[in-house]
This record gives sequence, structure tokens and C-alpha cells, in this order.
Amino acid sequence: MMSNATEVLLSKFMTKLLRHTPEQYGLILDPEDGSCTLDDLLSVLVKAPRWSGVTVGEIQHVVTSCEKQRFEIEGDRIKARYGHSHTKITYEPGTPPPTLYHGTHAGILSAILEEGLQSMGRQYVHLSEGTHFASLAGSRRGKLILLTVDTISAGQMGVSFYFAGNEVWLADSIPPSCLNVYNP
Ligand code: HQG
Repeated sequence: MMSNATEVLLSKFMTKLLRHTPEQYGLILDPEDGSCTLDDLLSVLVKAPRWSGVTVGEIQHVVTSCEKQRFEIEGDRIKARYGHSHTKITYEPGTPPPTLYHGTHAGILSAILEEGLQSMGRQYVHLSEGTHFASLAGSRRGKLILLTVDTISAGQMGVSFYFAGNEVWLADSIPPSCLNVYNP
């Protein structure tokens, strides 16, 4: 059984492989959904000295125990559900609830209210149906600010929304007029 700290380290490495720099490790992800087989992931992981003894069971445990449900296993394949910075993953457009949330921090609030939400270093802007996921995201870098996104206005302005599973929605960008600071 892995310790929590080891699990976090493995999760971080899996994030790197499945979201950011797979090619650096010789891992080939499906260009459509960003998935690979568990076997392929395992064979890349075990080449790193730190993870030479890792098992599929331990990978599965990282996937199921993650509060944010970062990864998804379907059959013999695994993928990161969101967060990618490498080649653009395709999602089906969908209709989100009228309000979604984005968590950010106080230092960049004025820039966001002026320019809207941009995807910055990732492929998409990350939004959520509830405040919990957004709060986890926004409290990573400073004083948490929660924004509401009016998805109906955004839709009327041509924004498409994509469901990434487990309450997470993605969009290319959100115009400033669709944003409000959330004060519960
Ligand atoms: C901000 C993590 C200036 C945006 C998290 C955010 C999430 C702007 C930062 C997931 C801006 C980008 C995604 C603008 C947006 N001017 N700053 N116009 N528009 N920003 O990490 O949403 O643990 O790429 O507010 O918890 O923070 O990795 O996006 O602060 O769930 O699974 O630019 O990744 O999940 O930062 O995080 P990020 P995010 P994991």
C-alpha cells in the first residue's frame, strides 16, 4: 500500500504524462481524447527509477482516490479528464447549467474583469457546476476569488461549453460581461 505522499507524487507524474509532456517520455496519446492504454502508461512509468515497481493496481488507486477525479479509466485505457496543455483534446459541446463557477485569486481579478477568462497556459478555461472544485482551483495561488459565469449570455455570444465529467466544464474563453464576483 502506498503512503498518501507517494500517491500524490505518482499523481503528479501521471498528470505530467497525460496532460503536459507525454512526448518527452515517449508516450503517445490518442489525438482525439488524450487517452493511452494502461499498459503503455505503466511501461513509461516503470522506466523512471522512482516508479520501477509501480503496479496497475496502484495507478487505479490514484485514479479512484483523487478528490478532483483528474483521471478516468475506461476499459483498458486511461486519460486525464481536463487540464491539458498539449495537443487539443476534443470534447462534445453541451448545455451547462445557467451558472458555472471559476476559482481564481485576488491578484489577477482586475485583469480578468477587463479581458474575460482566457485559457492561459492550458487548452481551455476551467469551470465547475459547484463552488468546491472552483475553490480548490482558486486557492492554489493566493486569496480565493469565486466568479460566476452566466452561461446563457455566453452561449448567446457564441461561446461553446464542453463537459469534462464530474461537474467540470470547459470553454475556450469567457467574455467579461458574463462574469460576476460571487459573494454568497
Ligand atoms: C487565470 C487544477 C489573467 C485563471 C486546478 C487562473 C483546476 C487570467 C490562471 C485546473 C485570465 C490559469 C485548472 C486573464 C484567466 N488574465 N489571468 N484574462 N483569465 N486567468 O492553472 O483554472 O489540481 O491554467 O483564473 O485546480 O486555475 O491540476 O487554470 O488562475 O481544477 O487537477 O489564469 O487545474 O487542477 O491557471 O486550473 P490554470 P485553473 P489539478
